[in-house]
Amino acid sequence: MSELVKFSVESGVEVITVENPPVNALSPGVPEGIAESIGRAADGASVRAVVLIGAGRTFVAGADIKQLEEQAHGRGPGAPNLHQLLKSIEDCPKPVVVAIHGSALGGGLELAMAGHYRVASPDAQAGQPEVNLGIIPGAEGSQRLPRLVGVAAAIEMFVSGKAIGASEAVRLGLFDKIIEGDLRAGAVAFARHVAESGGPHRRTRDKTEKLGSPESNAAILDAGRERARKIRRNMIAPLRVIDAVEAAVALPFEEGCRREREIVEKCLAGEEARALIHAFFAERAVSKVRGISKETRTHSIRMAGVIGAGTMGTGIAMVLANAGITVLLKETDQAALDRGVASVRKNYESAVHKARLTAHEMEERIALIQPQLTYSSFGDADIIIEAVFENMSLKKQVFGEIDKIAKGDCVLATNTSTLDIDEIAGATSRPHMVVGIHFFSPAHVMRLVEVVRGARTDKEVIATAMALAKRLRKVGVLVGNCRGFVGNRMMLPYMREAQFLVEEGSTPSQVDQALYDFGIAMGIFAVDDMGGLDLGWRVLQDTKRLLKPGDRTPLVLEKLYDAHRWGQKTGAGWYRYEDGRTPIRDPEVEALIETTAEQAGIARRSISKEEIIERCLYVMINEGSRILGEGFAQRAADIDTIYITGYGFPAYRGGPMWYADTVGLSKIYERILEFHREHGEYWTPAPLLERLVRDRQTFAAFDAANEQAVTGSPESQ
Ligand code: 3H9
Repeated sequence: MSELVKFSVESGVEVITVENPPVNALSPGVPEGIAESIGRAADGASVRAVVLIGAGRTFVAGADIKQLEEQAHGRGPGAPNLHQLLKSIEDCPKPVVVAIHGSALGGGLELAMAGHYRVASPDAQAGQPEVNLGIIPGAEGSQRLPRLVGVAAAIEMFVSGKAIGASEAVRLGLFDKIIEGDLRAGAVAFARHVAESGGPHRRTRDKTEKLGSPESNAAILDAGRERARKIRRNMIAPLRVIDAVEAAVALPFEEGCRREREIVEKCLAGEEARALIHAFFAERAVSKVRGISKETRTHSIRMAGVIGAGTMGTGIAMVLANAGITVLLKETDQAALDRGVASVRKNYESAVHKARLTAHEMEERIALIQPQLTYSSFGDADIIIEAVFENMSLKKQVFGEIDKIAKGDCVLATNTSTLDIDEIAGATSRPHMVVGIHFFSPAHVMRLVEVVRGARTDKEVIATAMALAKRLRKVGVLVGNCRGFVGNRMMLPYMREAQFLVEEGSTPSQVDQALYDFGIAMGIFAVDDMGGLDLGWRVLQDTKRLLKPGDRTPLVLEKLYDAHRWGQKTGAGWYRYEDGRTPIRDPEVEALIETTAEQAGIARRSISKEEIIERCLYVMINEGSRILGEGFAQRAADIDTIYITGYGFPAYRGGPMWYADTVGLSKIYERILEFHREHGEYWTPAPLLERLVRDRQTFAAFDAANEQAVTGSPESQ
């Protein structure tokens, strides 16, 4: 019997338990163990029914994605073909009851659907998230789910990749019963009951009544494809899963399964799957910080102080309250504090309106946020997060103040997005307790948090900030203390290059369209308008001080700033706005760009989409290489996670550094050399990029070699 699957017989019911922590993935040994137990149950004279259950925190969370990764890179056979196992479950002469707690995801749900019955804990979830990995269900899920829940509901689950809760699963016919209390005992009782009732215990494959008619399905499939194009822009797998559903409704079960297998194999051989599988593991790797282990002590956080009740401060306060942490929210004057508190309520009310929160939960969370005008209660805070205006002397003043009142082991965090953490820490008597926790706006929505390590930050403080990010359900990425850290440091040359492109001949909307078509959530000029050109202008003034003679600097931004075109907040920026939010092309700006270029002697020409993408992305990738080479990011994959979770970079392209690997570093390097010759010194290739090209390496190989150097063995990665 497999180590990963245990069995026991209780009152005539064989209980098969999958025990493959942490998430009971279908790794080698698991399918074999289940098959062996099913065989035993089928033959066992004393066994009347079977219960299949997961040990630990969840049922089965799917195929082992490591195996899928190997297959995607042509390194292994990949996930096993589960056809025989699923058939043996479905054909078992004794009723098989699958008991679900935690999540039944991907291959986990596919396994469950082969059972004759599914019972679940009230908080259980079920989903087919394969499209998030650039593939479609590969264990007959595309054939069984429509048979259980109907074609439209199945398509929605496949395309969105979102899990549904237990009660919804019962409503749709996916689960048979919710079991309150002990799931295992309840499932055994349920199995005995159905065994005694004598059946028939119908096989899912035989249930065709929800498969609809060709006429009704045509419209559903069309609508599904339209939805896939809308919510999964540019992606292949969400469209291919609908092809598999089409097979489910049109072909006999076995043929449909073969069709599904063909599609999944094709998806796994594609760039989209490789990129998304990379993104999956990259997002999980960020929590592993070199020099910090599970044993590293963390400070416990029960009460937090937040200084500044502006957009960032209130967002951070909400995120903390959402995690059950008491928050002291401080402002300097009553009017600003009232505005902050009102904005917290407004945001929560909107969540209630969208049924994401109950009114009761809203009141509980608001009650955790205690408005303050003084520091008098801050002595009790376990962490203080400063979120005041982005100005060094103001931040230093605040840190000087909190140094006097914070308890000895209080973590002092700054939410700065660009400023020097060490200089801020220097305003305190305890720089080892100071860390950057850079939230992204709006803080209660955006998943990314950059945790910034100062020169003297204690590793326990870093560990605390990383643990806090996880508790707040954020993706915390450790970065070093350089100007703009990782995300904004790469954003700056990207923004600047986009401005050079418009001076040389593009329009803001052409640049934005090219970026959007590439897959980036929002064009850079639209982003600039959203953030406010006054901010961009301030950054430009700062960077101007760092310019070397002969360096090129953008010209139009200052003119827009002077004309008070500050973006959405003034109704006009790079675009104009009628409803406050939707960018509209503005001939006035285009004329301004043309005259500016003419006055500066810049010859305008037509610029291809390809050049727009190359210049915007390669300049960013070059900066990413510099950051990585200088050690301000731990891994290229961390940079990818930052860009996917915080900057709208398409996950199906794996992040900027992964994308660079897919284009080929030598090709990118050659283009960078050309741009260097044409446009000047700021295009100097990063030393790390040069080295990787010389060694014929990739960023992925760079990460793997570093990981190996730290852990000492490739196996322990
Ligand atoms: C599939 O099933 C294809 C089939 O159709 C074909 C079948 C033949 N495999 O996220 P966490 C690891 S495709 C391998 O931090 P949480 C993860 O890397 C699959 N490893 O925990 C991490 O490792 P480490 C469809 C996996 O509590 C650790 O487990 N299924 C897998 O925040 C903890 O993960 C999915 O797409 C896996 N399947 O969230 C589900 N899953 O500690 C993917 C997790 O070394 N998984 N790991 O960094 C998830 O969505 C979340 O992990 C889950 C738990 C919600 C389960």
